[in-house]
Amino acid sequence: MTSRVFSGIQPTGQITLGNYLGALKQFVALQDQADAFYCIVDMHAITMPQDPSQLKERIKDLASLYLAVGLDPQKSTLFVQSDVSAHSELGWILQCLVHMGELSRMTQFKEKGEGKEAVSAGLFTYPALMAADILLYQSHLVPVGEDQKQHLELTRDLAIRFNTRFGDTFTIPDIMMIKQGARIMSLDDPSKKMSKSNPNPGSRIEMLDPPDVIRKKISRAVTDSDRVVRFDPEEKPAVSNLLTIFSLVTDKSIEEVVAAYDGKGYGDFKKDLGEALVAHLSPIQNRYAEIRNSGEIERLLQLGAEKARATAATTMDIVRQHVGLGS
Ligand code: AQP
Repeated sequence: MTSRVFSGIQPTGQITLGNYLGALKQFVALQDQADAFYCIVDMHAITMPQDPSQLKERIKDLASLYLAVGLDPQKSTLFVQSDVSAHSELGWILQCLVHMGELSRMTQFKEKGEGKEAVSAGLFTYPALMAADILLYQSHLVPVGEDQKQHLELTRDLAIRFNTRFGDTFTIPDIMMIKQGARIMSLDDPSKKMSKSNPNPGSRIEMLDPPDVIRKKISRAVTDSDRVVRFDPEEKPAVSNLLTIFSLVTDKSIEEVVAAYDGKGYGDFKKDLGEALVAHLSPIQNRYAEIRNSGEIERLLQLGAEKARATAATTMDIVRQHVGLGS
């Protein structure tokens, strides 16, 4: 049996190099090995306030980026979460299975809710919807960055709990995380992950940043005072983060990059990293511009939604029967 892959990204802002290296790049590699479903998780996006017209545009932006990085609609099913209502239905059923204590332990909820006067119940129950996204497609493998590990573990627990209570229904998914790059850190603070919703744009490289902006952001990235290019995430987290990025966008090992800057300071290293990023991202940006203006996106997403609906419906028939729902 062909294995099934599922993953998604929220259309909550400009996609970052962290989203790309931690997740998107893996999506592309996996589409040749598995039956891949890649979703734009707009229902997750509205757990935080979004401007409706901007959200609509961001969905199309993200779909265009999916294609620009190399996702092929002939190989992967690309669709928008809210186009497949089974996500909400199974999300609710799993909300009735998950425990409040489990949801309260999720670090993403704590981080995103921190300091906010009002936090939506949706942000709290987000992991149940994410579990539904994955389990609906009987997914074997879920490529994600490290920040999603805890949610994936809960998804596995919920699948096992459901199967035990109601009978065999869901495939238990495995997490797929790359060794280097599963957690790309902010350029202004190496203790925080790079994030598209960080209020400081200087904290991240966005996939569509123009070359000069990329160069400037890298030149301003924090380092440390000892001026030695060395990989040491404990002692030198900022430089180690830049080395990880350098290695991933040039396909060189970290050791090779470190060797190339032996005896040189941060100036040369950052200048070359800026150029390496520009060289890696420019072709993606050119393809993105063509695709975004092609008028093809809506049609492709509708085709993807049809296929996703059919697959999800098969699972939901079994789920309803097992839970005892319906007339
Ligand atoms: N810094 C990161 N390094 C590696 N992987 C990352 N991912 C996110 N940030 C990094 C991975 O990208 C995928 C899509 O993430 P998401 O949009 O679903 O939400 P997120 O994890 O909350 O990512 P952001 O960028 O921080 O979004 P906002 O700011 O909206 O919350 C996931 O696989 C994630 O692990």
